[in-house]
Amino acid sequence: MSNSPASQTVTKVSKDQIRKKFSSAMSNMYRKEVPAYGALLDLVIESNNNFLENETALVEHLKQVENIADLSEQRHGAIRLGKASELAMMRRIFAIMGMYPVGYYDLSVANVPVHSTAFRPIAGESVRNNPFRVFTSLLRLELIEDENLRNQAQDILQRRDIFGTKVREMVTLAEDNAGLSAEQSEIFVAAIVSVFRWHSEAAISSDLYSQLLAAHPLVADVVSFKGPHINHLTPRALDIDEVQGLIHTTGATAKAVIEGPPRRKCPILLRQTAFLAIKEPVTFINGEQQSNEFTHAARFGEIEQRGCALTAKGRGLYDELLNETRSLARPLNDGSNLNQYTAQIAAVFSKFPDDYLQMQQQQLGYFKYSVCEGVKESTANSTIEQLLEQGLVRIDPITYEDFLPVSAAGIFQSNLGEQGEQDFSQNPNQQQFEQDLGASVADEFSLYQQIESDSIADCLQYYR
Ligand code: OOG
Ligand code: NI
Repeated sequence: MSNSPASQTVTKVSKDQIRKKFSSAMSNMYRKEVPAYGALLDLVIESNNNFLENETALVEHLKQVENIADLSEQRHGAIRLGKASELAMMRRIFAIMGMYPVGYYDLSVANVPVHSTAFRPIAGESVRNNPFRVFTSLLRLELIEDENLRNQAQDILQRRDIFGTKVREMVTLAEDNAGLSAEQSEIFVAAIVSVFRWHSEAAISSDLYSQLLAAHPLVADVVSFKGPHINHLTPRALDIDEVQGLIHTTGATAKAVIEGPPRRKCPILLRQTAFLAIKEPVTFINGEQQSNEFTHAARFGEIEQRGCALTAKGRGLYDELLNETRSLARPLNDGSNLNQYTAQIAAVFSKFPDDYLQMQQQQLGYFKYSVCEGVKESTANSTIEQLLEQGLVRIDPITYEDFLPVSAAGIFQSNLGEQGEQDFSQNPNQQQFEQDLGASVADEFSLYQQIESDSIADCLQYYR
């Protein structure tokens, strides 16, 4: 390997490395923009370090599927886009970092006029290298009733260019050369991070801002600004309950309830909580400096705890139990029924086995199978079940890498405040979303199934 400039331009850095750089550059920017996020990150790191020292059984499982050293660097982020061409361009940008659209989420069910996907790495090895994901929503202006307002918003969005020439130049370069050199990737990452920065100058008048806010706060958040500011970043907490209880020490206000499944011995899917959005001053194009009543609240910090990915059967049971819980008690934003809700969800979820082996036997979760080192004896042609019974292979839960629509709705709602005057009814349109995206979204279940099947094939091969 030579270090001459010529060879550097031809040596490509991996997509995983570009994503890793991007994730940490985003985190650095967001720490500066929203200091409470930095404080939250410090809490998470300390709590995770304690967990890694003390929770030996769970850590043993984690070690089989994750890069333990990077756990506190793992995160997701979320952005909201205004038009189809932005979504299509974002798909090309994320592909350069090895992030591909997985899943379709219809948030109109929760009275939020967007639909979404998650851009994330897909191959097991890439996820392990760096799982950074971006929950990406596209505004659905067609759900806004007021025609005049809808047209004004559409005009503004049509005129805006959130990317600029540098981004387009770097994307074309990466696509034409099937990758980027180390030096090019630095320029690329800096240009993309800048797309997601905060703009304190709005692109519209305060008058129009007020009208958009009245229609729906999310519409105001997407349409008013020159760019799709990152609206939160989310580090991974291994003990979310502990960190939730400490959020107030950062000076921020925690969301009342943790979304998702209850606390369990064997965590499943995804649990999330957040601190409420900060109020940031905005200047409008009529030059009017914002007073307090016009500060914009959209950006917050979140934490997530990830557990075992569930099969369609397991997910069906999860959805059923969550619905049952919510028919008995709905978590209120002010926290006034927190104890009742926590007791309720724990009671209802006692029907979901809290044991990995039972989950495996009932085909509720996806597992990685691996050879138990040092034990070699086996009867030829054993099935994977026999190998497991004989203690020749072990199972470890495959981490859930995706999102949950009901939880996402809870996160949106706790940060948008008043919901505006309109009630959207459930209105999924995956076909339109994929047309706007310029690609279809991958099915999360088949991705986990593939990882599980590959691990079984490896074990069978070893004991053949
Ligand atoms: C996205 C909310 C969804 C999550 O973690 O479920 C999300 C948004 O507020 O734009 O990030
Ligand atoms: Ni989130």
